Amino acid sequence: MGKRNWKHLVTSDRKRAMFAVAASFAAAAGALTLAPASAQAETTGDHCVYNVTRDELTCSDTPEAALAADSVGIQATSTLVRLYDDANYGTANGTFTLTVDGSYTCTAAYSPIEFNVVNLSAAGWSNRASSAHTYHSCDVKLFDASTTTGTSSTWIDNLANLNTAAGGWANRAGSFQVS
Ligand SMILES: [Ca+2]
Repeated sequence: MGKRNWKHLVTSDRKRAMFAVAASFAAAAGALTLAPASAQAETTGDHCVYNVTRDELTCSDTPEAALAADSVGIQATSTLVRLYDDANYGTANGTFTLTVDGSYTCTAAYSPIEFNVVNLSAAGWSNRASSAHTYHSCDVKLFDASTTTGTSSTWIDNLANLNTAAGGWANRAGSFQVS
């Protein structure tokens, strides 16, 4: 297992656009931000956790190990979204999990957008998700292109086969919104 600072995955110009949070959460995130973890060896694990609070990607060989590595030294993290390479929430070929430090619950409404993950390709996850699960009252909206542009899906809570979402969304998403 290991951690990679997200900024290492993109150029500095793009990093600014990599991830944008709603202003209200940005303030909270600032208060929660911890000192960056010391650098560790990069890994090639198929299961990656992207921690919004720390802007950090942690990969390992299982979803559980990646989550455990992400939460080292943290009292609690909240899992908001998990994307699966396979349909039916299968974990054989990889997962991408979005977390925040601390306890977080999404608002009941779809507005405002609470999180944007704008470049899945930076984590090797463009055109890859085939099922999706959300937690803590969050829902996810997928976008064809990066930077939450292009055609978008409906809001998705849990969906075992993203191809059943209107338009067909398996192996298609390049970015997503969370609310
Ligand atoms: Ca897939």
